[in-house]
Amino acid sequence: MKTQVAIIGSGPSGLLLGQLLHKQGIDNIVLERVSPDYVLGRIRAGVIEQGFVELMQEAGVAGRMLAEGEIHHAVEIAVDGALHSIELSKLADGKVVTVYGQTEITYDLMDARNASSQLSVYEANNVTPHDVNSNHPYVTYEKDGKTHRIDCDYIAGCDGFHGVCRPSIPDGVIREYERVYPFGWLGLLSDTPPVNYELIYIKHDRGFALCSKRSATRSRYYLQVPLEEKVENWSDDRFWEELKRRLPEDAAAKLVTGPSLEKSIAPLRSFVVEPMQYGRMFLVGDAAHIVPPTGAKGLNLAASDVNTLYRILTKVFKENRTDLISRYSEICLRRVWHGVRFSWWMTDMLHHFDQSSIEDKIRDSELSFFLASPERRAILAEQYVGLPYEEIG
Ligand code: RFL
Ligand code: PHB
Repeated sequence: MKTQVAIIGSGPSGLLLGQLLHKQGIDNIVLERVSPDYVLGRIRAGVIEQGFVELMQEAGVAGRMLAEGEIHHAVEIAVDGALHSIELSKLADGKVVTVYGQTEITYDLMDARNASSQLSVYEANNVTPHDVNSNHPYVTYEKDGKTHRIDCDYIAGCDGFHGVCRPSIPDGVIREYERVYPFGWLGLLSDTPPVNYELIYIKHDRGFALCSKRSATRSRYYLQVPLEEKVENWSDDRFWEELKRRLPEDAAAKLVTGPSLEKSIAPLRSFVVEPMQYGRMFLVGDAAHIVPPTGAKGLNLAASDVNTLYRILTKVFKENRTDLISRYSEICLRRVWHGVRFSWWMTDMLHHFDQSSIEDKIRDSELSFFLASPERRAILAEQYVGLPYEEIG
């Protein structure tokens, strides 16, 4: 088989890139290790920046997101039982965020792909990129007992943190930067009305908690737990009891509990690889960088990588601007590092690491400093709604 762009991974990065390229008449094939249902079963992000919404519109797949997504003009931060509102639209030039689940985005993108002429191969085993540092890269994979080969012009590594593309790059070409946090987030999804319209990020002596949602009837809550904690130790009752203890009193009184639809623990990590490309292979989204979820930036950074790669490839194929190829990584990384710093900062300020340490006292002080005036809250708001995408010249 032959295609212009072989896309490895059918998460939001791979599917959105495929759809945007298809809209420009650029042929692509998506290869995915697991089944569509498995991809849709992962419960992940929920807070979407305006730039991402606009990219979904450009891809022609934003209909349901615009109709069903909730617009949020603020987020709340609770400290010592008191709520502090970060008025996003007031402090950040009218910008807002949209609450719409990653599962729904993936579903909408799969739907659009099924309606298009573009090929997706699910349950493709042993996907391997070859000769990426030559002018004739190709990808092989196994399916139904046969090995298949796709010749292509470029490869997009949209295969997440545990994918094959990044490890296929020879030692010495890329450098990895990493911080692993000493705690994780235990998440619970339930069909219960959310405790509050706006999201609430809670700093508490017992550990961080987050009240989020997917819709007016579906809630998503998180608790900071030790890294070694096991999800089997957390009955739904235990989860709800612990959440109530961390919530401000008013919210705890209003909390509606119910059976969990999903419960899982996610470790927290900051990770960046430099550069995000090798020859004709580009790393996109979680394949190149991971942030702790505290700033809601992971999926949004993936979308801005897609924006950059899609615009570069469009100019390459349509205007022969091959000079832009070598600029992908540098353009992405400027925005990525801002997102990594913001997520690190939010994680640091809002979690307890070691309550008897001077560092935790400094973290408390930093949070109270940044909540104390509109000018300081605006620094948080500007980054939460998302920094602008860079123009591709
Ligand atoms: P994904 O979603 O991991 O998709 C990668 C795809 O590649 C496939 N794959 C392979 N395919 C073929 N061959 C191989 N060898 C392969 N290896 C892997 C995988 O099966 C998968 O389908 O990466 P992508 O597309 O870059 O998307 C990134 C986002 O998923 C991620 O950044 C966000 O979910 C992070 N995140 C959040 N981001 C936000 O912007 N806002 C949020 O509110 C937010 N909340 C979260 C989050 C992530 C969380 N977890 C569990 C990590 C909350 C949580 C709890
Ligand atoms: C979520 O709804 O899953 C979510 C929201 C905000 C975050 C992280 C996760 O910062």
